[in-house]
Amino acid sequence: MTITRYVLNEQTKHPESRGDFTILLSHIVLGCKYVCSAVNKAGLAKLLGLAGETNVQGEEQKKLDVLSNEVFVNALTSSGRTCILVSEEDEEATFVEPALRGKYCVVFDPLDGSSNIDCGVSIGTIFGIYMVKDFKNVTLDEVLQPGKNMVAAGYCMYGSSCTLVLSAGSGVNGFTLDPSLGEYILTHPDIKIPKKGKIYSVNEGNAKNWDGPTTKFVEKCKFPTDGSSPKSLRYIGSMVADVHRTLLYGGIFMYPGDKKSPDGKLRVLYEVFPMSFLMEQAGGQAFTGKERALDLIPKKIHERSPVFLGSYDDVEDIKALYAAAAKDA
Ligand code: AHM
Ligand code: MG
Repeated sequence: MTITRYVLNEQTKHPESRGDFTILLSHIVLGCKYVCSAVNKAGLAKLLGLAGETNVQGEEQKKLDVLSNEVFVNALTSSGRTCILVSEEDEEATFVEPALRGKYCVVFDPLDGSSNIDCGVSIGTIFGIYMVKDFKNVTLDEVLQPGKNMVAAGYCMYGSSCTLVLSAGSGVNGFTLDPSLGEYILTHPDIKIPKKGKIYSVNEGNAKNWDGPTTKFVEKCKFPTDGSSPKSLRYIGSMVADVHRTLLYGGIFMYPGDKKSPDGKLRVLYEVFPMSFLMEQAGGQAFTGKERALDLIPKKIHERSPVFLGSYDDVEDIKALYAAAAKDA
């Protein structure tokens, strides 16, 4: 089953649908295929290395980041189905020209995991989709909405294979690109995350600045007091790859806030929300340290938030530690 057939099948379940989502998705799929091919050829095509610019967050921008951003902005704009685009790489939101407008807003990180580009480690694209009522008169408020209002979210991982994971609000499905066909094939139908996992994933180099609950949680992972085995640590440093493993094997992925960066590192709109949406759809949870991640209402398009996401029981454990700390305070 190809992704196109899958989405067309889903469309028949909504008789009112006019195919706009299918068209939007086919443009996202095209963007993913293009970036996948560019990532695979990067070393050969001399695309590695700095592009000589810094992005909004003051981070070095790589050539592949610039290319990927252009690819997705062009693909999404030309779909004729979008009105506002928010990209990690662009300081301001893009308002699509009126003649090409449609009812969807897409928030995305065109190439996440930039520190892993030059060494060939898995990287990915993350996206979330909102739907607006009146696309002729849109304002930025349409994208400053809680993640629970997204109509779909997904990511594409450029790893040992190219895998696209998607949820349109009724479960999660994974598709793998068959390079000989140029088509994404349904390889991971109805993904469910294990209720409890054996892996924790966090940048422990930041431990010096962690808060009490995060420190206690990681201590319990290493030295469990309930007779269970210690958890394994896995950390790639590409959110897409770390979340993909968490989704398939179970466990918890964390990017907590700390003394230096109280809001953590990851961006709410195009990193925290899409991944939290997928986790919940797969039966897991996503928490910010204060609330359900999808309940957050962002005030700025590039806002950051701490995030703890993964298996239901593992996220329950970190929630309990935060609740206990709040009681003691
Ligand atoms: P990026 O958008 O600049 O690539 O940063 C996001 C990445 C995530 O993919 C990953 O989870 C995290 O940053 C890793 O950060 P760190 O290197 O601080 O562990
Ligand atoms: Mg990025």
